[in-house]
Amino acid sequence: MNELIAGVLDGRARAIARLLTLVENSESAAETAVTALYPHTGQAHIIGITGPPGSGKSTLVNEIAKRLRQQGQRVGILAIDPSSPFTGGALLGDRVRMRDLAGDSGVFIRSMASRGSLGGLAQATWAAIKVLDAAGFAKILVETVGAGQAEVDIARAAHTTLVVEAPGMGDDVQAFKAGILEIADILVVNKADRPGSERVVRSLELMLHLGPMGGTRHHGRILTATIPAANGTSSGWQIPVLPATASEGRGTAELVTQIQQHLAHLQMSGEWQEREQERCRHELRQLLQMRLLARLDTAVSQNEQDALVTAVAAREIDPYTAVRQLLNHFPANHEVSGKSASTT
Ligand SMILES: Nc1nc2c(ncn2[C@@H]2O[C@H](COP(=O)(O)OP(=O)(O)OP(=O)(O)O)[C@@H](O)[C@H]2O)c(=O)[nH]1
Ligand SMILES: [Mg+2]
Repeated sequence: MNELIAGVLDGRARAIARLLTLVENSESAAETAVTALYPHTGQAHIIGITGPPGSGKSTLVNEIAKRLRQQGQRVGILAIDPSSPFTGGALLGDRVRMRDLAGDSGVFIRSMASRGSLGGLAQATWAAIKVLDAAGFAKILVETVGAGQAEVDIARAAHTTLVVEAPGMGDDVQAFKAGILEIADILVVNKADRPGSERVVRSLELMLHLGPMGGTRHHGRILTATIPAANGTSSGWQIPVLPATASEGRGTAELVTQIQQHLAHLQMSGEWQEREQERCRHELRQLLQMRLLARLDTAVSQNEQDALVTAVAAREIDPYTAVRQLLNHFPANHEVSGKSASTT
């Protein structure tokens, strides 16, 4: 493990690949790796790319990475697929599409898929991001498929989030349905070469106008809205809606410019620190949640848990009572209720 860590810190591709495999497959490996690498992280600009299946995220990632490489930046890419139970196969398509980048030592591409729980995938993703960060990649692009809670969770690991829509993916703009519009820093309407893209731009425009973010109309197709910061004051970032045709590399220069501008905005406004704080809070809570549930599973057998669930379903007991019974298995609960003054 120590050798691998040293290799990662040197930015060696083989070491990175091997450590990522360990991190993906074992929670304790993830813990060891993150503990060792953490002091070397915090340098990377993490960019999340999310949106419905087939909207062109991988194609966009490929184009963004190419442009960042032209600027001399090292780029790490993680493609996350929560819906796929297998690593690799499901995302082979991504690798093929990203072949432009193959052979470039300034780019590292990795696909990750769910093995078991979504919480596990989210945790592995957070750890993998740290591995790439410590390995010195200035930009880390994290592609997540779909628009569910899992994607939103993973997207929360990013400093800058792109939500990618495309025409012809159903009548409504999918981001709105899943509520992922709220996490967007930049909206991309890809497949601008297809009919209906103007309509998607307009409906996004309308949503930003009507939504809680308020908004101001800008010239042409570019729509802007101002996100109120947590403290109620305007953060000053205008969410752009950018049309793009990723398959032809059109609109991607402007996209990369906006990504850089968002980074500059975060740094100048002090929002970078706020986001770091939020990212860390979210990660801590996710880790804690996983650990606490794991503790519960150790303390209470699956059969016992099933019996409780059955009792709740049969209306024999209510869910609150069931949860109280489960919580009774936690030593911490005794401390809180004062039954045991000194545990652990
Ligand atoms: N017409 C058109 N097709 C595009 C464009 N961008 C991507 N595509 C095509 O759309 C299909 C899906 O592209 P991907 O980049 O794999 O989309 P994705 O969002 O990564 O897909 P998943 O990872 O499966 O969710 C591919 O056949 C691309 O060639 C575009 O701008 N215009
Ligand atoms: Mg993809």
